[in-house]
Amino acid sequence: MEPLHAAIVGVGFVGRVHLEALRRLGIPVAGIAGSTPEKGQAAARALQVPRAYADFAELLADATVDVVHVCTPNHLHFAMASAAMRAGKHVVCEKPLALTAQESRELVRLQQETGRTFAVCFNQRYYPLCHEARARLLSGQIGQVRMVHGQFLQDWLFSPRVWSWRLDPSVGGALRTVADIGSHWLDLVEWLTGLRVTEVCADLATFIPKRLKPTGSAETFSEGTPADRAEEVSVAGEDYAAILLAFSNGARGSVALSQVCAGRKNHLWWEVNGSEGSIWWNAEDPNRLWIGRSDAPNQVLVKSPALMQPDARRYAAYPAGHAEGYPDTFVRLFQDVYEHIRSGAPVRFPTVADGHRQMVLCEAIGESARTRGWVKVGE
Ligand code: SOE
Repeated sequence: MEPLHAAIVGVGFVGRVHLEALRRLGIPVAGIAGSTPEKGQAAARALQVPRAYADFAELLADATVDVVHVCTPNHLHFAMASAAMRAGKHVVCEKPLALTAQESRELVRLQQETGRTFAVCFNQRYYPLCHEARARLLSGQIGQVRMVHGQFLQDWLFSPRVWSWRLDPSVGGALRTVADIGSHWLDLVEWLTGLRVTEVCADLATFIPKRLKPTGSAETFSEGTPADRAEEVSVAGEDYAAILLAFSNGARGSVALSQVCAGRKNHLWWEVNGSEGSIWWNAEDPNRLWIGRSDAPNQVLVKSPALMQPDARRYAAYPAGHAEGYPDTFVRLFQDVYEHIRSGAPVRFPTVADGHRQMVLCEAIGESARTRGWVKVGE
């Protein structure tokens, strides 16, 4: 059987992460498209990809392409994912899914209409011990969930000299930190617990109101811009979010989000406290899972397939103690997606509906911050 072929649009930081993961799975990448033909050609040469498309239309016209990976800035997700489905392609789209819930709702409708597979890259689910934690939580080992809390803190935007397209609301969306990393945390905890956030109460703040915007482009996680090649601009997006959460079973929670916390690199921490115990995990130390007890010593599970729950074990690809991390999460996610497309395996991956769910949550958070009160989360 002819293997499925992928193509990637967007050749920045995460586009290259997708390329590596696809190559590790042996999935042929037919070509890539950059923001300009020249950037696409340069990336194809540097990454040894057989073809650089002149533009996205040329990518969609390539009949050998079965799956399009959308790795562009957020404002392009809706148009590109829509066009890809209409062209008969399956879609793997980076998060956040779109700029608004109206756009993401239309993507859900279009996916149902076209029947194409549509995955969204909430890759944080795919750390082996997040699957382990979910299996334990859903089997009741932690008991009735009472509290779900944590944070997602980074410092790559700490310097006012660092720029990213995420800082421009016309490109990144009305909410920056909440949509970029809050969507990961909220998707993860709803998936882990099987609960839904029903109400939110949010406080947002901007601590760095002016930044240096380079006259050229800037990649995610890039270094600061020299002042002589930049202009000072005002930015309004939130550097900070603190959100109170009410869950569908009556549990309560909270999350702190920021990308200007010096020393926090990719500090996604979640903790669930239940009626039988607690469980917590940190993306900066992803091969350890903590189980808290009040009637016995706490436990630390070092990632070990033999000790993992059966449903989780398939996501530990390496032996006990052989660390699995960020790049591996994309490999495992894409494995689920391509197995589904190729052989009709169950949908185990985050879908367009999960992506839309996070857009709805973002909009409730934005409304709560504006009205300074609790807001019910819609559909
Ligand atoms: C920047 O905050 C970023 O690259 C996010 O966009 C990713 O989704 C996250 O996984 C790592 O940090």
